[in-house]
Amino acid sequence: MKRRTLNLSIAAGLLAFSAAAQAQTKWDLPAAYPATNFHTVNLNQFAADIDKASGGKLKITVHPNASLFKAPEIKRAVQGGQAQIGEILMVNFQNEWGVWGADGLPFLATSYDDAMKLWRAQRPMVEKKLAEQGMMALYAVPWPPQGIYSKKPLSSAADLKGIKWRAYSPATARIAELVGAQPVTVQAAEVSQAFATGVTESMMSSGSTGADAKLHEHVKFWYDTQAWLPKNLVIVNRAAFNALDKATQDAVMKAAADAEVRGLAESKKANVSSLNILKAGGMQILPPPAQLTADMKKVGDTLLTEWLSKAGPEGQQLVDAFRK
Ligand code: PCA
Repeated sequence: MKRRTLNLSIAAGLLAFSAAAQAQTKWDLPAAYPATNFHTVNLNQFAADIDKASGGKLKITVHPNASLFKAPEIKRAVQGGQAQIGEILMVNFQNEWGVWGADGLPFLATSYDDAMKLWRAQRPMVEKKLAEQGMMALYAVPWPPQGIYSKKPLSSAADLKGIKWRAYSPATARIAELVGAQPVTVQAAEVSQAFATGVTESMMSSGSTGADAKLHEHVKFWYDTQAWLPKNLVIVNRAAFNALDKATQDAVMKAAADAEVRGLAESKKANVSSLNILKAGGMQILPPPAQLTADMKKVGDTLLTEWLSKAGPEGQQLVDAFRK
């Protein structure tokens, strides 16, 4: 009798244990930027919010700095279910589909307000595209405005001829070609090393990535061209999302909406703080000389024309919706 009771209680305990194990879902979230970057800090808060709101049912582990997948591989990993959720840089995927690259077009959307306006125009298209690919969009956060880092002072685009230029996307590589620089594609996680070893000597990016990479140790000038604000987007595998119960799905969507608002505010703060870090490290933060601005605007016009011809009616529709 005694023995039977014991066996039953063990069985009951095992049942309760396996129910708890089943009720807890674990997701991996590959991200491409350093743990201290504001995007990554925001991702960790997003994960903590979901943990709390779901009563510990959904645990998301953020893997920063391209430690799980390299930046250009994250989208495919989420699509294939190797990761349930991930953070991508939309402009990395411009060759697959033009709309991904709209926020990397120089001088189309140049302020935070415009970046979010462009996102509102992009979002329905992006949602449709991701749905076709078995994924969903959760939230997007812009990087701070993009300027030009250079080892030597610049007065016009001609000063960029022949220099080794770090690109992070098809558009930043194309800019290099148009100004006669030598593009080398290097993802953010390797920027510090690329400049330290002389593989690259200039690039367009935000103060945030420059500060992450301590670029003031290698580069003395940053020209504040405010050319565009590319966005990171958090995407989720549709089947993984569908497998959650309704309350947990709601917790994810609510945390995503909060993360989008919080991320925008943090990006604005990072814009100021990162430029201060670079300045304190001895970098000159300068307005672009008039000729450099004029030259880069021309480059921007070329990129927009080329992009429109590739992106087709969908691209035009997006630009029209943004400019309305
Ligand atoms: N930092 C990222 C993308 C845009 C930015 O500001 C990078 O340089 O890779």
